[in-house]
Amino acid sequence: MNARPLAPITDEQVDTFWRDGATCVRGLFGNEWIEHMREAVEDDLANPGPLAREYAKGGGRFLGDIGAWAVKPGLRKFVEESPAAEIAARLLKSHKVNFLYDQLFVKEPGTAAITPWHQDGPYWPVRGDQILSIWFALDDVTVESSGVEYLKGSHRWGKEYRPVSFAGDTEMYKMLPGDTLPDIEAMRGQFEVMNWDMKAGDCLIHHCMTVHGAPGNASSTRRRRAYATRWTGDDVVYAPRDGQAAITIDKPGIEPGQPIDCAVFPRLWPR
Ligand SMILES: O=C(O)CCC(=O)C(=O)O
Repeated sequence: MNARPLAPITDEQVDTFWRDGATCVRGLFGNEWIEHMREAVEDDLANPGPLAREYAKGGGRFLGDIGAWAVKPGLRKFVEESPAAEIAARLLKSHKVNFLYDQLFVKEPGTAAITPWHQDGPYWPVRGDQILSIWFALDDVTVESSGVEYLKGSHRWGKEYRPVSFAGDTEMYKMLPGDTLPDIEAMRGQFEVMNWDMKAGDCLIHHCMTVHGAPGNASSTRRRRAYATRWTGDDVVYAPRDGQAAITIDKPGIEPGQPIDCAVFPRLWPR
């Protein structure tokens, strides 16, 4: 299976990521990785990891497994052996890359549950600018089948919003600082909203402060399986906050303010 990117990330893609806060990179992973990950995801759905959650309200199924790479060999293989770490290093313009954690997002056909608008950074126990996610589409996806949408340039608003619970639990992140994100849907016309029609193997790459969300999966036939991996670069330090939910099964055992190198957040680039 390919350990190197199928095609190099171009300077233009790097610039777009930093300017807009998100970009879609076509054909980043080939059939072998797509098939490998589809199998790994089915295994996870049949036997979810200890931090798995069901977010769905109403009909359908919206499952989000968190940190499962630590206990699932199929997911771990992707994290450790796929080109993802090298791709992250290139986009982050970083000499080294650590793996933060993984998150599986499956919205089955007819799942009404939206993914609420949010920024990722406030959920995570790290601080820094060189933090991104690679959202690997395992199915063809459009906005109708719950493609992720981004507010262009929102990573540079200089605002940190309090996390929201995907399951609608209003108590969950109460202790964390930050304003409540405004009602983006009501104000949608004021923003430049970015979304893409994607093929399996295409990836969304987004900065940790970019505001994003997704509608429900209105398709009656098409699944929407995606595997997000989160990567950090040179400037990132450990910065946990009271009230954050666990993103890893094991505790990292490092001190606040320190670089995050440890077994829980392994340095995976350079190899
Ligand atoms: O796939 C989704 O619905 C949410 C994705 C997301 O919020 C993320 O990867 O940060």
